[in-house]
Amino acid sequence: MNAFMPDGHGNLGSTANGVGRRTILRLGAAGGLGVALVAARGVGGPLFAQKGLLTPDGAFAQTSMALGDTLFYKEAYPTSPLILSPFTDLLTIPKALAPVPKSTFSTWEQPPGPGVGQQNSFGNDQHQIWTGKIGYPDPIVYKIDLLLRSHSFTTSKVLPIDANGQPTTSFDTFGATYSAGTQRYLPDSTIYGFNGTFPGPMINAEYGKSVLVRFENHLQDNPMDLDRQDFGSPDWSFLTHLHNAHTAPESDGNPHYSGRYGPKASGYGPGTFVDNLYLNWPAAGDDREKQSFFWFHDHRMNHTGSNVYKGLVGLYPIYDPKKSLDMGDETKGLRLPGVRTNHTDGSFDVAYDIPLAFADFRLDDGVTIHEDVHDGMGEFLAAGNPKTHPKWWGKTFYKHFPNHGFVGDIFTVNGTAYPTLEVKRRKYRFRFLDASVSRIYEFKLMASTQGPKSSASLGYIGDELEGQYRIPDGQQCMQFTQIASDGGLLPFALKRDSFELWPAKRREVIIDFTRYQDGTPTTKGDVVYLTNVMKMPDGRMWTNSSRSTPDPAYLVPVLKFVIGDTAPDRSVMPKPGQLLRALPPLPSNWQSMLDNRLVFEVNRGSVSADVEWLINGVEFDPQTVATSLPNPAGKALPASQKKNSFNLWEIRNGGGGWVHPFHLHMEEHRTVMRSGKDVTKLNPSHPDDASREDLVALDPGESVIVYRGFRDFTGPYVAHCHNLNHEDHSMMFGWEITP
Ligand SMILES: [Cu+2]
Repeated sequence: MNAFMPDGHGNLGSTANGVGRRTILRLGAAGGLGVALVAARGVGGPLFAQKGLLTPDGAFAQTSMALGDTLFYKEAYPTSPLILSPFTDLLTIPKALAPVPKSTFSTWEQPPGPGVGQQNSFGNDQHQIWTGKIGYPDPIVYKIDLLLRSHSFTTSKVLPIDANGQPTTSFDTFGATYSAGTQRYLPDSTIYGFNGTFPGPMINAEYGKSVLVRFENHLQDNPMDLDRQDFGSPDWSFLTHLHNAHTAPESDGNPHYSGRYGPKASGYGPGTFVDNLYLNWPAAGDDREKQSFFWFHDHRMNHTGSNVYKGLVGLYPIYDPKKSLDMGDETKGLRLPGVRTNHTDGSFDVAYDIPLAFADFRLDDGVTIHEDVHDGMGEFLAAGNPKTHPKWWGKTFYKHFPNHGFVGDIFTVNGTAYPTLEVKRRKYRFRFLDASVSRIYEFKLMASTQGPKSSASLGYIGDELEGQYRIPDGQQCMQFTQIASDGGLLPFALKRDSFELWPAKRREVIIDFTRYQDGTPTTKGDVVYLTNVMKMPDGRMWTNSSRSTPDPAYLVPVLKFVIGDTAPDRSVMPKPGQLLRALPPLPSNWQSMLDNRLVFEVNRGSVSADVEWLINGVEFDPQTVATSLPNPAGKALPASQKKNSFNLWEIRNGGGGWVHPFHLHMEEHRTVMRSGKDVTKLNPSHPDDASREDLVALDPGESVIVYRGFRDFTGPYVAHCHNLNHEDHSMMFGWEITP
């Protein structure tokens, strides 16, 4: 193992010789100067000036960042081969994972349970709150193994193309070269998968019934003799976070905890396991804190992006059986779409209620060098940098970008590129999740007479090829009825022409496939495209979206709905103003808490020295609790909260024209101010601010103040940017709850 391997032996941020990862990143940046640099595009300075986002000081920062981006950060990406027959593969609809019977798990060598030493394979930890303490029965037990497997994104033939959209040569594992114009099938990509699939399993959960998942690491085994390529946690360790459940720190999968307790490392290594206990209990037992759609994903320090991109994503819808409010049965409670089937093993599936996990990928073209801007010292051994890898042609390509982030040019839903779903003529509930590393989407429902045309055939080149297809004659034909955001059911349903989906965010909508928005009935065989209208050429931010400089030509179909037969539908569309779930109370004197808020500013390291991201000017240290910037009361307080307290936290965007999806673990928050304005009523730019969320959509130059609780558990947690490249490069801080 390379002496500079980051955390290669489970250490945190430092290696045996004392050279830290951050130091390597800095050295690597210098070493990467000659690497695959391409001209930076205009970085939007005038745009932000127009929007009034630049202060006199900010203008200088913007210029210097632009200069830095040109010199250091912008790297070449491969262009993925063109998928020739999009919308022929069917959308994968996940089935609920079956639990492990008690007769089986009670015979495990180290069975799960509430005792001392029963929380992980190290025998050094214990569940902080077992189910009995909150009056719940013993948890339902699941087992999920982390497995090295392969995955296919499409069964379609592909045409290898270059950045100009022109046919180009391609390669294979055996060293053969194929001339330009040769159509190929893609090789499978190597993944790290929960139970070996991408996306991983779906657990259908219910409030009142706790779940314990044993996550067991088998990534050391390679039964299919797969090439692991050059990304994914180099020591094959993992850390699973159920985003954003109300969970004790030992089960939360956060590196602030794991660095100090449990594995005392960045993650759980091969051969180890951890029992994550998900109580399915709302904060303080308050029904108003109930949520509806979680996902679980890797959170291994420094390699979260590469592990998630390599496949470590799972789904976790959570239903509320209380008064049958939202239990997956459209004849009861709110009567949201869903027809539930209970299985004898205790699990259940809900028809017409479908999760949609979006992820963008880039496939190797065999001619793009793998050297990373910070891989000047061989951090990623398998890359053998500076080098190209024709043998990996057509497989997932990744770089550990410390800068903008990573955006793909192929869009997938539930693991399939450009899938099709045949829907019945009735209402559906869709649970949208952005499982991408950096990409933000904005979705619309569109009709197109001509159908999709490849962007290459339309003459687009470079970044304009992202998404591969367009519907040039696309017209919005339906609306969404949004019923939930990250924090579960909204107080009231919202009609939306489009909505943004930022990394890690969830948005749930009802779509009525019986009629178009003008009232015309649909007919069998009609086609509706779920269309991405946000252009995002890198992880900085979008260049075009409905909120700022829309590009009417950027209409990228992502999922094709084909209208089928009529089917019974006993669900009911929420009426305007109908209460879905009441918001938890916001104290009327919340403004009086402003002076004592905690303040966290996310910013770039300096161009000349660091290439990473910082919070309050410092790097993430898993061993320590961060310190707030001085607040209006003049205090720079530690990020430490008493159990069962509430506070206002400000997340401030340090500038440079970036957006940051900023995520706070453990409880939902409510946004109360954006850039000094009270937004507790309604903010047209962020209509679902009027809900509970776990992720702050931080626009350029914005400061956002959130109100949230710190209830029920004690110990270390984190908050971080969910642009995973930013997170992996220090845009994270530790905080804690004290007794
Ligand atoms: Cu960020």
